[in-house]
Amino acid sequence: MKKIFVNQVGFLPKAEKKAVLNFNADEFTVKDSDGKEVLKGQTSHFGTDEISGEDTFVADFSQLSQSGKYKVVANDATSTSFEISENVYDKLMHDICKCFYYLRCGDALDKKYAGDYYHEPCHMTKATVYGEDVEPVDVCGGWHDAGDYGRYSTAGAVAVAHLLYGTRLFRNLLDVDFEIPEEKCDKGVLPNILAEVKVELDFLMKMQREDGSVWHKVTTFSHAPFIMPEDDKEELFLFPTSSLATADIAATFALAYTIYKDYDTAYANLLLERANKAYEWLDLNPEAKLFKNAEGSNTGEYPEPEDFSNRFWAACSMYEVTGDKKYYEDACALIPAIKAHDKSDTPKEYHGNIFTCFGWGDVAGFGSLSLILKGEKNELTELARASFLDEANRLCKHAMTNGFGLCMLKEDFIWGSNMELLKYMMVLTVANKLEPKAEFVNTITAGLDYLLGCNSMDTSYVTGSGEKAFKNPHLRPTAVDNIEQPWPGLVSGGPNIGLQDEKAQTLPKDSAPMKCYIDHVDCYSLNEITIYWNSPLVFVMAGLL
Ligand code: G3I
Ligand code: 9MR
Ligand code: ZN
Repeated sequence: MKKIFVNQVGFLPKAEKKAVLNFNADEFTVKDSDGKEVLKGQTSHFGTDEISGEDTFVADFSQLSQSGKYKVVANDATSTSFEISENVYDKLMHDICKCFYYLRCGDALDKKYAGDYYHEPCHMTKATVYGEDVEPVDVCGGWHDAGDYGRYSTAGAVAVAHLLYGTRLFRNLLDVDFEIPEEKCDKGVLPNILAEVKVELDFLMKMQREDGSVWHKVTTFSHAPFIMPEDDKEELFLFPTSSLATADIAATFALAYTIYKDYDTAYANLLLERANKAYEWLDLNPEAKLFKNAEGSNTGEYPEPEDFSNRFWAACSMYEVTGDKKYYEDACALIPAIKAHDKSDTPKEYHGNIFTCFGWGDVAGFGSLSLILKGEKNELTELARASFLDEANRLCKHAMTNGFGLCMLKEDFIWGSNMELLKYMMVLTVANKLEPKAEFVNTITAGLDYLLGCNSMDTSYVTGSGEKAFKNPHLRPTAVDNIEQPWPGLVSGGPNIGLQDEKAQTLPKDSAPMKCYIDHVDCYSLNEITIYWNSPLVFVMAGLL
């Protein structure tokens, strides 16, 4: 079928603007909302690429910068409509931040803020410490991880990190207003984003044991059926602590200290005290304590094969706060192990430069960011800077291998491919902050275009943003709340060549990577949502605006 793919939300006036055609047309026009032609241009033929499987023609209308609503037309095909304006992404930014509120656990969602999406308090009971004969523990609060109701420490820490590093680098994020309950602090009221993040930080504090270590997760033994969160009354279990979670929490609490100290001294000091405690545990336990699901339990595992990048992040983050050389030396000492692991055959979450990774498992990129934020001239900071710039240049080369200008290769289309893309866009965003370059910005823009509809599924992967936004996330509350539209602002996991659920396996086996997607509620390997797929988009948007 003849299609014109375009970013269905639209473009900033100064941005590069492209649509992609999957058919041969020499000419294209752009029409405004009255159907009046405002621009005529020639397409350029890219050819067939490996990721979309389409023979693509590119329509470049970057010279159009006048605010308005438009469509691209070629032969007898018309694109969805889109907007050009300075505030074209305001609603998107609002919505992607607000989703964290909708995912809150342990409290009711207030009608005043949640509207029809309100729910009663959920997961209020104390959690049983799995395999130990001790008193149950109160770990109420935080955010549900995803389409399931689990709460996982490493995933939570990483989502918080995307958001908090976002506020460190791009102060405009502190001004985003998304109507959530007011949170008072010494200095008055916390900015919305910090109030929302505090919900997760408070929960993560409860996940820390007396000895400083951190439970890997709190979930029911098996995934709940599709019911509202308040109806999920099964016993909650705290599964064992891991050095992965403990290191991520040390890093995140130290990072949070750097931000909350400007608003609430007592809270910030508590965070730092807890970070220290976690780090002391790491010092006393130099052997990795990895995580495996208990026999028969099927909730998320978040497995990692080693803990070097986690310890590296913790060391860098503690170094940023304290300036204590011990942490710098700890970070240096981990470099050989990180590099060796990077070169090994072990399956990895990340395909690029390990020192720039912002994933749920490979987290060294956050450590690099802490070093850059500290701003010293030393060997590790140089490594961090060079890694981001090298990686960004590599990504720009990838963007030339397909008609969509997308910095992704075939192997990036795994479970949560949209996060692979968003991690890359974060790297480009950091690189552009270090050394601004049009190529970096254009590659970020093309990534956003892809996410918002310029892809061969003709789908916007953010609910409520775009005429053809996906509507059926694998997300328990929205699937059973009898409300037609899901919460706006959810980022889908996106196409996945692994096709790891039953419904996904109904797709033709030879589908091109970009087309390994169905907007169906059963497709947890293609169409789930998670906190850490939303959070990198918040970071990237803050950098773009
Ligand atoms: O590491 C390998 C890589 O080397 C290889 O090239 C690639 C292709 O085979 O696979 C990579 O592994 C993938 C791994 O994620 C690392 O990204 C696996 O295939 C893939 O199955 C795995 O998916 C994870 C999924 O859980 C299953 O474990 C997702 O990243 C992760 O986001 C997801 O997390 C779930 C939680 O468990 C539960 N809550 C919902 C959440 C989102 O679906
Ligand atoms: O809903 C679950 C989703 O959040 C997870 O990402 C996914 C993988 O752990 O599992 C989903 O739950 C499915 C379970 O694993 C198997 N039975 C069907 C469940 C979904 O309906
Ligand atoms: Zn809950």
